[in-house]
This record gives sequence, C-alpha cells and structure tokens, in this order.
Amino acid sequence: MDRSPAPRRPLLEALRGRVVTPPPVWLMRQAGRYLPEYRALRARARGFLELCFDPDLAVELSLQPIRRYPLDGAILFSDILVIPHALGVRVRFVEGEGPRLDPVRSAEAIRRLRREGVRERLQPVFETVRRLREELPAGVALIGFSGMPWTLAAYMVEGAGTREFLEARRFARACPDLFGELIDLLTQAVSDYLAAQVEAGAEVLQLFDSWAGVLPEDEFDRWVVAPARRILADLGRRHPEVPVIAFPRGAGTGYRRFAEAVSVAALALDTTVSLPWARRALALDCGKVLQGNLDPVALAVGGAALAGQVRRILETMQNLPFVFNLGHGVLPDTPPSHVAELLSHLQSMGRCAN
Ligand code: 1CP
Repeated sequence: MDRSPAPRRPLLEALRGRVVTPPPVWLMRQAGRYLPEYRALRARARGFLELCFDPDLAVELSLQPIRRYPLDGAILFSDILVIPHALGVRVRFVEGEGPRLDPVRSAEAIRRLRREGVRERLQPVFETVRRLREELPAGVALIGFSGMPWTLAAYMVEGAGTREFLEARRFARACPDLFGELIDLLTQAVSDYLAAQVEAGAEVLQLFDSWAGVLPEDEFDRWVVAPARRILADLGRRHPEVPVIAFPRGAGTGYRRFAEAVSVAALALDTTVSLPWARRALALDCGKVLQGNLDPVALAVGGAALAGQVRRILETMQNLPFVFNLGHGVLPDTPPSHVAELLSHLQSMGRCAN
C-alpha cells in the first residue's frame, strides 16, 4: 500500500487564500534567454513562433527551469502574440529587435481578421498543455496564460513593441468605436483561448496586460478593466475552480480600481508598486492574493542586493497568502545561479518570517 502523503500543491493553496510558509514561488520568464539550454534550442529552431507551435519544443522549454530549480509553478512556454497570429496577422520576431506585426489600423484591416477557427489554429498550444500536465511533477502547478485585449491590440495597431505605444493610443483616442470593435473581438478570443487551456489541463491562469500603465484613467477603465471583467465573468461561468492572476503592469493606483471591479483571485504586482500600500489596499481591503514584486535587476545583480530585497518582501507580506515572483520577467543577462540563490533565501528566510 502506498502510504506517502498526497503531494502538497503550495501555489494552488496560496491562490486559494491560505498562508503558506515559505511562500510558493515561480518566475515570469523563468524559461528564456538567461538559460543556456534555452539558447541552444532556440539556435536550432527556424523562428521563435516555431518554438511556440511545436509541442515537443514547447514542452521541453517549459520543463527546462523545472529541472533546474524547485519551483512551485511551471508556465506554459508560448507567447502572447500567438493570438494575433491566429487571427491572421503576420507576426515575426526579429533577432535583437523583438516582434514585428503587419499593423492593423483601419476598419478594413479589423474586418479582415479571421475570427472563425481561432481555437483550431491554436491547437498545438493546447497539445503542449495536455502533455505538460502529464509530465510535470505532481507538486508543480501548471500555469496557462494569455495577453489581455489592450496589450494585444497595442501590438497589433503599433506593429511592434515601442516605449509608449503612441500609434495605438492615437488610434484608440481618435476612433474609439472602431478600436472598441478590435477590443471586443480580442475579448472573445482571449476568453475562448483561456477556457481551452483549462480544458487541456491548465490549473492556474495569468493574464498579462503588460502595457496597462501607458493609459490615462478613462481609457484604463475602458480598455483594461472592462474587458477583464468580461473575461473573468466568462471564465467564472465556465471554470469557476481555476484561480486567475491578473497583471495590469504599471497601473499604479489603478490596481485598486482593477481589484474592486474584477473578480480575480490574485494580482501580480510590478516592481514600482509599494508593498505596504498593496498589502492594505489590495490584500486587506479587497481580499486579493498578492504576487510579486522582486526587482529583476536585483536578481541579475545577486548577492546582498538580492538578499535585501527578498527579506523586505517577505517581511511586508508576512501572514498574508502570497506568491513570490518578480515584478517583471527574468532579464536575459541574469546568471542562472542567482535563481538558485533566490530560492535558498526563500527557504531560509521564509521559514523564520512567520
Ligand atoms: O529571442 C527570443 O528567444 C525570444 C524571447 C521571448 C521569449 C522567451 C519572447 C519574445 N517571448 C518569450 C516567451 C514568453 N513570452 C513567455 C513564456 C514563458 C515564461 O514566462 O517563462 C511569456 C509568458 C511571454 C509573454 C509576453 N510576450 C509578454 C507579457 C509579459 C511581459 O514581458 O510583459 C509580452 C509583452 C510579450 C511580447 C514579447 N515576446 C517576445 C518579446 C521580446 C516580447 C516583448 C517585446 C517588446 O514589446 O519589447
């Protein structure tokens, strides 16, 4: 008879509101260029999207950080831009420059988007999720994700990643009804995409609105909060058991309006958010589980800078359900040994923090 206890699932426990000590941890961009084994695989692939659409490669890339480190969550290896791609937009990744898309800036371009068959074209992603669920150790939760409508629309209108997304903002301000059509169709596509990931085996979802922080208040409410409400309402109907983490990066005090309006389990905090403020305004007042917000620069630097930041976060988040993570993705020049260093700090400091 097997008497071993059921494996603990710390990430799911924390997201359901339990205080777990030390807190569970995963890292945004835990797979990626800072890992030599990622670079080796990337060098052999034809293009970046091939990595996302080949389940053999995508499973391998998702597992690479899990083999190296005792993380509590594995994020599906993919990219937010697979949705514009599935809608028929040409997307390519230029070495050293980031993504390039054929810009969508007119009523004709929006109406040309291929709304039917999106789920079918994203099948390889769901296949990756199914295989990962089988291969992951039982204590490691599988995290699915999507870009959110505003951030996806921003890349689609702009045609690239830029500092301020001025073209996208100009289009949204000048033609809000037309832009709203684009947001509506993305809201539908994102809802379906997330539900399909859950149906394939994703146990947690993270929603990336990476460019939420460039919007003024009225547009933040209209293009970030309102679509998130609709997506959460839809997921709540279809898959109420799955915890959702939202990341409206750069939202500032908008995090609070987001927390009041959107029924997510957790909020991922970017590096600029004050933790004492978040503790009060988002965790205690709004009941959200918090995740974040270690500065990726501190992880890249390591040593005393890293230890100090980890301690500060653990002290401020004491006695709250909390998920340790970065405030944005791992920087490509981060020495992999610093991730091991971070995890050992969490083990030693996390235990005495409570
Ligand atoms: O050159 C390469 O090897 C590609 C680098 C790379 C990687 C590893 C890109 C291109 N995307 C990814 C993977 C990726 N992207 C993941 C995988 C899993 C993990 O976290 O380990 C995830 C969750 C994303 C999400 C993503 N892509 C976001 C949201 C998170 C964020 O960083 O704010 C965004 C904005 C993108 C767009 C994108 N894809 C890639 C790049 C370099 C960018 C940013 C471009 C820019 O605007 O500057």
